[in-house]
Amino acid sequence: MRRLFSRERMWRRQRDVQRRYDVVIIGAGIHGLAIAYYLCKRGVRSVAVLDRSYLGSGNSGRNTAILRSNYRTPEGIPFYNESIKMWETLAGELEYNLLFSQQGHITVAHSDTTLSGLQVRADANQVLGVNTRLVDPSEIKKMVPAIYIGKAARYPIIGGLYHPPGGNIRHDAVVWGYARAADRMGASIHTHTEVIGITRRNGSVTGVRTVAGDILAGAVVNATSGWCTTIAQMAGVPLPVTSFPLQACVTEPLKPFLNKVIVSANLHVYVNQSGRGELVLGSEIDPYSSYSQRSTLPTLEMIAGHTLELFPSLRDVSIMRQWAGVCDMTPDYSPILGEASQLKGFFLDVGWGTYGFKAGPVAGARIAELIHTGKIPELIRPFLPSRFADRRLVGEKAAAAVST
Ligand code: PYC
Repeated sequence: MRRLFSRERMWRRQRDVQRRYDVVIIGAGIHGLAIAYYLCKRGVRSVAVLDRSYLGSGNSGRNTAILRSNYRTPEGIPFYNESIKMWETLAGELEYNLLFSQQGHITVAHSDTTLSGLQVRADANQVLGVNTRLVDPSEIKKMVPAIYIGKAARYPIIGGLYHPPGGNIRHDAVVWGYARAADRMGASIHTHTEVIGITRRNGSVTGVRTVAGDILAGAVVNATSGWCTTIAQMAGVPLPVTSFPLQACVTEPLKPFLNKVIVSANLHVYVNQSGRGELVLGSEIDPYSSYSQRSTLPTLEMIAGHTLELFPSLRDVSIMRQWAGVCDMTPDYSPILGEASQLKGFFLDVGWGTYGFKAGPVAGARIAELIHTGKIPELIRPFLPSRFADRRLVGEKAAAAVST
């Protein structure tokens, strides 16, 4: 009898780690797996992806899966916009249902100052060809009937930034889709294989030390999040990164009623309904540096209270789960992408703060291009590690969901 469901494994169970690969990637989240996938597509197939835990166990499984490119800087807008274009075709390319929904993204404003910040973003987006515009409260209400726009709110909504290409996706599926595709092209994925050292000689990387033995490599990529400084320190590469938790939670599943991602810049909360019906709610980063992946009651109260100011009809809905991811914040709210100036062959795809998931495709493709060709792709040039020493910071003020 023909089986309705394939029992084929999504990716091969790797037993022994080889002693040599052309490229070793540390971190089996969206960034590490995307780099492996795009390297394989370019014909570089001696690639290992290592992770100390299970696939997508870091921020790839902890983010709120919001996609958008409505940034503020001339460096950030084209970069994230390229990612949006890649998201649009990714499910077909990976032959995997990613529950991609380009439903639109609205950042609501409750103050004049916020609204003028959003106007700057709308203008910058339009100049660079990104579909973003200001909308008034009645237009918001038409698109999102459940939102409260009345004057009785503590902070009434006075307008918003509407970004039709934004949306959401199933983050686990993205990780699995990239892993399966990279594995099929020959990449080796080794979970539960912690890196404990980086080996180097005469200013060049030579490989990694792991709990499963030493591995030689021509190139090593740090594609970790939360612990990017720990890995970089092993290579003698200091990073200007401080890590903070960011908490999120999910409600019980509801009938579909919200088909826009809603962000309040002033209330520091964002809400979207996943393809599975759950509301995914998130907050800004915690106000203290920590590596905790645990959740706290004050943050839950804050998220719930502010969500109810936007959607009072949700008052009887239960929260099912709450968690935190660890965000590696840089001084200019922009990632660090490229080869480390201190160590040849050691590549960085780190410093992703609160904005890493949505950039997985573009960062993966461009870092793979850099490793393969040795040439710096223009889209990542503004984010090179050398910008801190060169004092050329980017200053992406629209990096967080909740920024203006
Ligand atoms: O940048 O859209 C965003 C975002 C959402 C949650 C955290 N960051």
